[in-house]
Amino acid sequence: MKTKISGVELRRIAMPLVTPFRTSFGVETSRDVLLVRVVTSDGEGWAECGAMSEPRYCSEYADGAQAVLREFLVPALPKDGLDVQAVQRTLKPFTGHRLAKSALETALLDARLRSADESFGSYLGAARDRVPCGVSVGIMDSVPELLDAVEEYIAEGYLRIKLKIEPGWDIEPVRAVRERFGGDLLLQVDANAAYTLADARRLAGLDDFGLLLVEQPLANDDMVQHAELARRLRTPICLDESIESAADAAAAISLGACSVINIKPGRVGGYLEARRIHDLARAHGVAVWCGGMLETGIGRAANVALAALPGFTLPGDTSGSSRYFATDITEPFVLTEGHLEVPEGPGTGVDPLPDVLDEVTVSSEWIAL
Ligand code: SMG
Ligand code: MG
Repeated sequence: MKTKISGVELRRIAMPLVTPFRTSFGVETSRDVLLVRVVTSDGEGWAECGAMSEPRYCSEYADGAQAVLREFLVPALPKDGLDVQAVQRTLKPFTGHRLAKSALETALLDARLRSADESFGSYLGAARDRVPCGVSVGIMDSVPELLDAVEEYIAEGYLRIKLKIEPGWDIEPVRAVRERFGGDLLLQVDANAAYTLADARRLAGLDDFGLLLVEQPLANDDMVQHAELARRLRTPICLDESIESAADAAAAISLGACSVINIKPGRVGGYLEARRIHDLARAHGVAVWCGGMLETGIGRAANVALAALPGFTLPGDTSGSSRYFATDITEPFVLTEGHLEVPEGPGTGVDPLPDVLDEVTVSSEWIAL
């Protein structure tokens, strides 16, 4: 019997953040999340779209992702057969929209794995049952405020600190964190594309602080410029926004544009493409780690499973639920000794809590197939 897809629910929820999160491109105070639920003859699957409410991190945004799912991606789905490869073939002719495609593919994969009683971790090839966690710390109004925030996260057990930077908030906060917490702290920075190659000398100033990496210093499409910058810095360059596919990863590695890759499944169009990047990077001795888009428990569960693959050798931005939300929409992810456990149940291994979900729901639409 072939599985039939009867329809897809697109649900928007509003999740206030416990603390504003400032990056070089803006401030988030609440997470506007698009959830995707597919209903099939074999059961349901859930996924979370990584798009933010505005197209600043990348060109996609939540309303746009919802529109492309409604108008094009969902109607194109094969009506019978829940074969993930077939779904990928159907979505391929539509250019871009990787965050939207990823959410749809992941919800379908979740449904399929649940009906096969297999976990995401087992399906993807997880090599361990827990993953080491870092935390991403936003730009603050003052250095003392930053030091207090970092101190609290270290006390909670986070094994690696990532500081968001931008021109004017780079050397000084990094120096202050190093001085206060010492040279052994695993420390890295993320510029979200805020610099240009003309800032190479300033960025080389970061070389004194023994950082694990500098993430996405230059613009998203500055692959060649990143390669040039890599020749001028001792600090390893990690790419985030620039890598939208395994082909991008291959180009970046062969150009020498990065020696580390932040893998976000949504950004690259799904978990299968994410695994391809992992395999490619591993074969080239390029370290990878799992990034984050301020996910609820739904998105976090699958990310934690991915982060358990053997090539994920650096702690990810896979923080505990309390880093983001007072109440998560699933059972919360809680750190133990700086680690999160990989869910073991079928599919993502987590379920939305109906009461919480209802409380945070802003809208819902049903697309019948
Ligand atoms: O999920 O903990 C998280 C956020 C991690 O810094 C983070 N994400 O560029 O890596 C990144 C940013 C993208 C989202 S910023 C609003
Ligand atoms: Mg980043």
